[in-house]
Amino acid sequence: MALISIIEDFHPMNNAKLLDIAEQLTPTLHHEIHEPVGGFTLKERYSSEAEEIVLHKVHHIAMGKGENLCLDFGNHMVGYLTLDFSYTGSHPDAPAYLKLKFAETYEEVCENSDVYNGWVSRSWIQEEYVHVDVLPARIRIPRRHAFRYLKITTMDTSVKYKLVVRHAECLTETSADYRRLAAADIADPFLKRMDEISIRTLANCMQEVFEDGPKRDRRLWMGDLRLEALANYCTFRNYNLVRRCLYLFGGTRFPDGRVSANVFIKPKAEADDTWLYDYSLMFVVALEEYMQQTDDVDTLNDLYDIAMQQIEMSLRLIDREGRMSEEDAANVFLDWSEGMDKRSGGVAVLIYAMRYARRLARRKNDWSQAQWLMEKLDWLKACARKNYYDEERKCFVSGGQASLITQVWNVLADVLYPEEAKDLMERSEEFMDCFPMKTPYMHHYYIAALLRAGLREKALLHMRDYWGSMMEAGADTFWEAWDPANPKGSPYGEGGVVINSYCHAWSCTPTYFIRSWFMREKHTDDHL
Ligand code: RAM
Repeated sequence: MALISIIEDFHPMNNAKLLDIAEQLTPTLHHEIHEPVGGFTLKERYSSEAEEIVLHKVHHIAMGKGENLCLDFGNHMVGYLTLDFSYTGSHPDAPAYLKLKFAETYEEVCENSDVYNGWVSRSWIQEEYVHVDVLPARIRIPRRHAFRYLKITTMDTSVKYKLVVRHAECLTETSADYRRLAAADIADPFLKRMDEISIRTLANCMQEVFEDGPKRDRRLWMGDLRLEALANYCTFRNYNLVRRCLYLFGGTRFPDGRVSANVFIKPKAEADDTWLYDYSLMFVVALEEYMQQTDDVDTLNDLYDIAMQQIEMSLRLIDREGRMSEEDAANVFLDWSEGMDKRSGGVAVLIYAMRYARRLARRKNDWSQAQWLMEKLDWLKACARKNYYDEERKCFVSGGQASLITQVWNVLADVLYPEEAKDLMERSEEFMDCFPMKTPYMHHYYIAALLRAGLREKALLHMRDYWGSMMEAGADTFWEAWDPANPKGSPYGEGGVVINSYCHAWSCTPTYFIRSWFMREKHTDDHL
């Protein structure tokens, strides 16, 4: 499923007051300098076979045409690279011509990006060609990169000289303030490590906004923001950054008021001409959760109407029997599941968001709206059961399909009685092969549904298995897309592993589950 929306003459509706507040909330960025901790050369340019180099020997290596040197920074970095070069041999009579490849994972270093033929622009692949005219030289790469490994290939020097890499460093950048990181006493070492990786994932996505991934799309997406905000509340507690992002979504929208799926912030804030039904509803959810944390009445006053508008506009897509059309379901994301029927899941997300909308209405003392929402909620739940629940098979069926994703969203929407939901989620494996979940985004909601159904042990086990399998596969930060059965899979098509993001916001929630659920005896289900 290619997610490409192009609306000609798209002019977002901007609200100067909201955008101004968002601007004032621009965060301070924190920097550190990091140097490589290891080095190796790939035996062949694109093979995974490598020869290790003792680090202090790196600056004795003289590189001629076609040779490569890989530097390992030891962990996932987001920042700016500086390289110092010198040479051996005669005075350089031609520029050094280099290819720099920045890679988030080891597999990515070894990958030949020429094989990529997917639908997302290859301009995201982190490769740079550089000419160095005068040696010795200090080169600072102006583009921000997300990487652990740097592969330097000398495309050419000349027969008269060879290139030497004398020094490399990365100036990292993040708006996460590690001094504010909430302490957590996690006894289980495996969960402790998972928590650390989640936190690094979150921190490296925290830039001037909550980005979806520092490699790609480096942008504020609503579905990602909701999950990042949850993880942030139990770690860095940067409430202003969440507030800023909510104001950005509120401040630049579709001309009819819909919240866009994502917002560009440079050169100025501008809604993308992509609308996703469930993402716009996540604005309501994220605003309510922000209010739970902060009680920030000014924000509620500024964004309340926009939140209610998202519910009202989505309700207009539901017919009198409580159904959603196939055409409208095309704008429901849920997960990267090609061919999956999303009608029942779409209705369920709306029911879910209405629960949060009702809480907002109560906070605002808008009692008539709260009452209206309660009536609509009850009506839509009853319709969802009638339209999509198969009383014999005891599961939800949408367009003939009983996918796990559809079950999950209906459980989260409380369409069933608690004991029925529990029974359904106890049988969740039965539905796993019907449009398997593709992303940690959907795995998050699967765990949330298990918890909502009261299956805490099963939820913990799944989190350990799924995110744990990324750890076993070598994750320093958690990934955008991951199917342990198909490690080379990508939502973006052929050769997509080089375009996938390996530090991805929507994958950062184990820290939230660990800290808010698995470390506590008592918890609330306010975020499920
Ligand atoms: C991709 C990004 C982003 C996600 C959207 C739907 O472009 O991975 O994180 O929210 O798709």
